[in-house]
Amino acid sequence: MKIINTAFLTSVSALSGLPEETFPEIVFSGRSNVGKSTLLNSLVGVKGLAKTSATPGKTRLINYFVVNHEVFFVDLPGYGYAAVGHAEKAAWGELLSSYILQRRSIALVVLLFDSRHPAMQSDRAMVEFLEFHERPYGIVLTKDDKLTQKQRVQTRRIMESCAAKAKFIVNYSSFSGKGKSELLAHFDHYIR
Ligand SMILES: Nc1nc2c(ncn2[C@@H]2O[C@H](COP(=O)(O)OP(=O)(O)O)[C@@H](O)[C@H]2O)c(=O)[nH]1
Ligand SMILES: [Mg+2]
Repeated sequence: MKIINTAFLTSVSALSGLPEETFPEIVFSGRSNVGKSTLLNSLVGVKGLAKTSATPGKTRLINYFVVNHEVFFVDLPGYGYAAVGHAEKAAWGELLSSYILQRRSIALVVLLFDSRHPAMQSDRAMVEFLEFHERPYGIVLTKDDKLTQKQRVQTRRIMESCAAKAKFIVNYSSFSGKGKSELLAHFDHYIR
């Protein structure tokens, strides 16, 4: 897809306030600080649309963006941030899993993993959850600009073994734009 138009729709903090399922959704999920907000801004080409935060773990909202008047991009709260307590982590996990199970209009879940630390425990748990519930998902390996070629090959090998049902694995750098057109091309299969 080519992104022509993006508008912020709304932020919600609880499953009770979700917007109507007007459009198919592409949902973005990943650990706090993985580079999700930066990726969303780079994808849609609007700096500052999704807020990048200096304080990881502070984004607890589900943010909706309407893209091309035909699809929602949904920014889910980051998971796995070390500095929050167990109870809070459990509450976020609950919100994430309930959202993914309940929301019928989800067309694709995009899991963002940090290229340098792929398949951490909470990432593997997300993959298992999505595979168990047979939800279509793809993987974006963020911050590719920080990798050596050797690390890149290793990371890909790890991902291919632990995320067997991923529809795609894309190496991405929000700084260089690497992976952007590849990722947008994958989205075409899920929005119509
Ligand atoms: N080197 C590099 N750093 C990135 C990239 N994308 C994001 N970052 C940095 O990673 C940090 C977290 O980014 P942010 O988008 O706020 O992460 P979020 O918590 O997942 O939304 C920031 O310091 C970004 O500048 C990237 O493609 N390459
Ligand atoms: Mg963010």
